[in-house]
Amino acid sequence: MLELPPNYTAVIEERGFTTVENVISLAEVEALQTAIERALIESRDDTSVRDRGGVYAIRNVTEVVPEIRALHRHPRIAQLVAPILGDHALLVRGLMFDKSPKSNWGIFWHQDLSIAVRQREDVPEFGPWSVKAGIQHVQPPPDILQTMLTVRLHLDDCMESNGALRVLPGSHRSSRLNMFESEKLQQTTAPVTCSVRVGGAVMMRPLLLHSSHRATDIARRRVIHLEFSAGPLPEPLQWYSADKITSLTNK
Ligand SMILES: O=C(O)CCC(=O)C(=O)O
Repeated sequence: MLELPPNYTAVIEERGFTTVENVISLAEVEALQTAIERALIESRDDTSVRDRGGVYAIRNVTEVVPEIRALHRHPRIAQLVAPILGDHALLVRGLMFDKSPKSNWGIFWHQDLSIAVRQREDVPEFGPWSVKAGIQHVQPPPDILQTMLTVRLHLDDCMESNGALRVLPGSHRSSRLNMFESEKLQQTTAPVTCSVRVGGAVMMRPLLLHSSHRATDIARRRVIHLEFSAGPLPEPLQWYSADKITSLTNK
């Protein structure tokens, strides 16, 4: 069993994020690294593998790497997700972010506002729509995002120097922010750098303001970003993928 930090659910509620070390073993990390390398070789011309000099993200990594999709069945992932979203939580999207000397990038403060869905359905309060790597994406109303949790699983040690995620604690509580509200929080909230060792994870609410710097050293930084939701979307909308977690109670 995984040792969760004290007040795990209260901390995520209050601050919008927390970190947990040793979620998966080094052997599991290596198996995932190998599976990703294989997928990158096999899908060289695939638009889901975006390129800026080198590969820096695999957009639909749960489709491309079956070993990553299978993480919804991992008991320790269920242990992280079920206390926050309940026993019927679904893995609804997976991305892989890579920072390396070949592809060093940063991203400014933002909230994760888009979800991936099976097909476009015009439902009130859902929009705007966009297509990314051939998949329909939409901005849902904030109450959908408030019942989601992202688990960022680290396949390398990740420190300030290799571009760790930075977050503004508590910013998820302000719902969807406009530019002025976001700037105000950037000026008034002290950022926290989420340093995590290989095999550890950052859990965060998608509405938490987050950013990351370009790496200043050459250490690679691979992160598997898994988005979970508490349940299905309002009909007729459907998550692009929806794999139920295997929690200790719904095996
Ligand atoms: O992995 C990172 O450093 C940030 C990625 C991110 O937040 C995004 O692309 O939305």
